[in-house]
Amino acid sequence: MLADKDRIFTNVYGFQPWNIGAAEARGDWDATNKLMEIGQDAIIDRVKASGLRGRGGAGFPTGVKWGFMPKEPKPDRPNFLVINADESEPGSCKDREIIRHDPHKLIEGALIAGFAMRARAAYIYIRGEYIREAEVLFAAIAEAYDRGYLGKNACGSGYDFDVFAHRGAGAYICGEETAMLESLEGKKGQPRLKPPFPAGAGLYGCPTTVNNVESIAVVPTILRRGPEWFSSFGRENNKGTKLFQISGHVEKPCVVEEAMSISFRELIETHCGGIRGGWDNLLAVIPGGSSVPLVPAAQIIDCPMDFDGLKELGSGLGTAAIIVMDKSTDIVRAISRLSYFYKHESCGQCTPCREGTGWMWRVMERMRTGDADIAEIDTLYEVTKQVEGHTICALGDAAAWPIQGLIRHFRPEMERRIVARRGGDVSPMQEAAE
Ligand code: L3W
Ligand code: SF4
Repeated sequence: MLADKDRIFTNVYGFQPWNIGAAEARGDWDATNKLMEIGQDAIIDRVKASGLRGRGGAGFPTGVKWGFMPKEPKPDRPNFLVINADESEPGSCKDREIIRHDPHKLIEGALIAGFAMRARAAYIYIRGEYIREAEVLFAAIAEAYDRGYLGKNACGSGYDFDVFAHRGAGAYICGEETAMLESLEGKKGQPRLKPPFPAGAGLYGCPTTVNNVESIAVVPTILRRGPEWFSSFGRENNKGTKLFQISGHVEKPCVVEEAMSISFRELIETHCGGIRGGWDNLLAVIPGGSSVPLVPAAQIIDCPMDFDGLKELGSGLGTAAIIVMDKSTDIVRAISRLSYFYKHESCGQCTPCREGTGWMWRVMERMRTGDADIAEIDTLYEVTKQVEGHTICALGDAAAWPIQGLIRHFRPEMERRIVARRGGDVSPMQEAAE
């Protein structure tokens, strides 16, 4: 179990106030200009050395991403930092806790990261539904300006830097980085084709890095305590501490900071009071937010909760939003509900996603009720394969993967329903297939 002294987010439960006085007492904004004195490239090198990988789902190495930004921005083409606080992935709720209880970690991180990337300003794009969190964020930014931590000569560093917060309007797709840029520019939030990546042409066509809230909020502590400290947690390629969000059928759902690569069993036993009804009652887990395939109980129990451990199981760490399902779960219904979510949130600009998400959801609904043909399970799988990898953004994959996981691991349950619905008879299509 991670020792209290090794936690970055010491106020994640809001036991203390979020305001700047309390944040300073916790060590935030302590001689930030000294952290910046080591220089921009040295900061990037330390973030690289820490092994920090993006906490928004894709796990791209943060320091490497920062290194893509131009080192000599042109006056009419400034660099920008955009912070993705559009936390909308079903199961994900960590960035909300950071913003409402520890916003100064994020704002200080924005200054340091923005400085390292020679950015003129940071835009924090916050999910529209996070009304109270947005209030805290706007107030915390104002506090930082009042103290001289932001604006001209930020923290006495000689560097001018602004931070703006922008509220979204409730579209999941605006969490996709290029849709977020479109939305910030005042346009309809639809993903752009990549490349060019934002580092080449991002906000207003200028070089931009988009990072998740947690990725930025851990940076001041990494610099204060050193990259070796951060990389002493977890295993090779999966370093650091991480906010895990555990929901569903555990005794005590929670958000908790732990060392990367902790086993699923230890995480649940230590922080969640175990599985509801005991370990024998565990059915399956969606380990990384709804966009990754589910993993059946037997496979996940001793799995290291990190990028590589979950990839080996054909799933992913995503945002570490762990949805636990016990044997009372109607697993086909649960995945069908997710299919509806992706259908609803598709922006509609590419055909495989626009048409495929609706089609997959309608078939999933028939799978749920058993009003399907067994041979249609293969057709459904085939369609998910046609959507996966054939769309502009990852939403198409995200819609396909949960269904693929269901078919891979729970096909007998899907078949059982269909057979039961038919009163035990196999269907004509099934007979033809055989
Ligand atoms: C420059 C290159 N930059 C990659 C950058 C790229 C981006 C980052 C990762 O999706 C996933 C998605 C969700 N030159 C570059 C480059 N980059 N190559 O690296 O890029 P990518 O395309 O691998 O991922 P993505 O499009 O950012 C994110 C999944 O996360 N997810 C969770 C989503 C959670 C939320 C939320 O609520 N917070 O949205 C869960 O699995 O499905 O697959 O910055 O520009 N050559
Ligand atoms: Fe829009 Fe879906 Fe295409 Fe993404 S994959 S751009 S959400 S239609």
